[in-house]
Amino acid sequence: MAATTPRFSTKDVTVVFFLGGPGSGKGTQSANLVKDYGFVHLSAGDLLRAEQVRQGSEYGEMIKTYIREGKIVPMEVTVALLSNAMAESLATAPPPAGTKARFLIDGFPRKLDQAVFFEKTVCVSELVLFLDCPEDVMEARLLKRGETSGREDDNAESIRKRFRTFVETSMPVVEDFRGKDKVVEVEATKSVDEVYAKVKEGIEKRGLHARS
Ligand code: UP5
Ligand code: MG
Repeated sequence: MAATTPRFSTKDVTVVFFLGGPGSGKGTQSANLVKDYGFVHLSAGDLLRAEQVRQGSEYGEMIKTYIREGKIVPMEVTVALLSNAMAESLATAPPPAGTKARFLIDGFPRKLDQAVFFEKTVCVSELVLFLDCPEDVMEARLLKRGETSGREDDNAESIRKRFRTFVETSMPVVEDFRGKDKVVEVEATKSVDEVYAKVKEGIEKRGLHARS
């Protein structure tokens, strides 16, 4: 059988996975990284929520149930959404000449087999940015956000399930990448600005520099 080649080469594209528990601040910090580092932000959760409500999607009900239960949607769905979003971004908003496109993949991979499958078929990652945050802090943030977010998983019961899935299924992904020395870890309990300062410090040390 022929070996699979990833759809995107690391010669053209830099992929950074952005991991951290529910409510650790991935989405919030992503906005800063987009602004300063020229990342294209792709949140797996946002892509799944958009697919869930897309007219004619065959996955709508399935995604809704998985998200409410804090379970991980079968990876074929998520990887296809991510891969297509990358292709679309490259086609419609290519990076400046002579630079590589940068993708910040937020909230993915959440399971070891997803990491392996993505790197084999889509693109090998450069780094993993990991926000470390205790559950009591994340819970308070999510319950507060739940007052206005309209997210079906921002309620006490779903939050508890999301935490369990994160510890049991997603932390092993972080540990695996840590073993490969790819993880930049940042404590995420302080203010948004203080966390961002540490994020910047961590990625700069790994050779990722700001773009104006
Ligand atoms: N906030 C942020 N930073 C703060 C700070 N430093 N100080 C004080 N407050 C701070 O932040 C959460 C809240 O905290 C906000 O109100 C913010 O203002 C405040 P946010 O930046 O939104 O945190 P984030 O880590 O992005 O939290 P999110 O809830 O999005 O994390 P999840 O990982 O749970 O959500 P996601 O959308 O990635 O996934 C949802 C579900 O989709 C999963 O549970 C799963 O069912 C499914 N999914 C898959 O199946 N597969 C995937 O690959 C991805 C998702
Ligand atoms: Mg998010």
